[in-house]
Amino acid sequence: MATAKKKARAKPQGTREATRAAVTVTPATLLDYYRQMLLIRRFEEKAGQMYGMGLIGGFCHLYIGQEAVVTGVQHALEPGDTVVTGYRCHAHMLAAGVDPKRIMAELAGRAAGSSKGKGGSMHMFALDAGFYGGHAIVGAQVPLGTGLGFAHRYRKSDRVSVTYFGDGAANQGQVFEALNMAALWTLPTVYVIENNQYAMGTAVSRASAVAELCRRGESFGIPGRQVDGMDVVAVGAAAAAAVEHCRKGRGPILLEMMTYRYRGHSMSDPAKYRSREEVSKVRQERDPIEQVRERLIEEGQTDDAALKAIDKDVKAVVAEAAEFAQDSPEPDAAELAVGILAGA
Ligand SMILES: Cc1ncc(C[n+]2csc(CCOP(=O)(O)OP(=O)(O)O)c2C)c(N)n1
Ligand SMILES: [Mg+2]
Repeated sequence: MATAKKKARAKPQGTREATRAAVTVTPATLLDYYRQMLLIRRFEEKAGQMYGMGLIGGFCHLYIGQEAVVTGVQHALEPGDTVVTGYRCHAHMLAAGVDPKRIMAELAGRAAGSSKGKGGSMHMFALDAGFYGGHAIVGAQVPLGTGLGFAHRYRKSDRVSVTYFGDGAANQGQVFEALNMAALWTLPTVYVIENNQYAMGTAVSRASAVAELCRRGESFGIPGRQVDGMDVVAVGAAAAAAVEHCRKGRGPILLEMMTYRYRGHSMSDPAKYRSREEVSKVRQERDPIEQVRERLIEEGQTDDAALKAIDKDVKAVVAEAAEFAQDSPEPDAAELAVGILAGA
């Protein structure tokens, strides 16, 4: 058993690259990253508070800790590219440029929400921003993202489809069917595995025979790279290369982002599967926002006062979103079944 585990964990040949190596990034990009990640964090903190106050119902999965992944990947995208993900989706909406008011209103089940208050935390959509959801069934977004890649190719566009999924989702059967088709048809699909180490309370090592999820596409000939998902600069660089690979018609590519979630799986999580020390160690040593803050200060690109001003600004945006959500009316009862079934 021990030998089998050891073998499965051996470093893959040629798939793990040093992404932390010097990647050039402009001060403007670093500041953009900082602001975007901070917006996600403050938004999620506010969503957590509102949930506690009973202003948000149903399920709610926060993205705190994982901010660098969506921020870096989105930076590599252009208008017309499409994104699809699972239920941990508020950050993906924010990164796609959706108004935080529409997202918070959706969380609170209000008519002004992006899904008219009928989708909630797990079913958010903003097709105008290229965001195709928000899906609650683990792994189900992967065939959808593959289909979006097919649509881009069918229309002879050079747009790219990005599909995010978790380490747990990576074990779902439909993922493999989708990967096979994407490779067979050379689809422009970037698969981003957000490996936050746990699927609810199950660690990757307890659920996956091979821990290096970047190798998931190997049997279909899909190249994979493992990336430090807490380092937004590394994420941005890896994503830019992957998107370029797709735009050039080279077919699908897979990125495994090594990340970590600070909060519980959802708002109800007994947290018995990991220690507090484990969480605080990551927060102290690898926090994605702190890393960028330090880099900005060290490189003399900004000072504490300028960063505090960004923080203040971001907090105001989030406070406004929360106020807007609470002031918005609930959907009209007559709207209940509209848009729920095709043609309705
Ligand atoms: C098909 C299916 N099986 C089980 C569930 C229950 N479930 C919800 S989230 C989850 C864990 C998924 O973990 P992962 O893919 O690592 O994503 P993360 O929550 O870590 O972002 C499970 C098992 C579900 N929603 N859908
Ligand atoms: Mg996970």
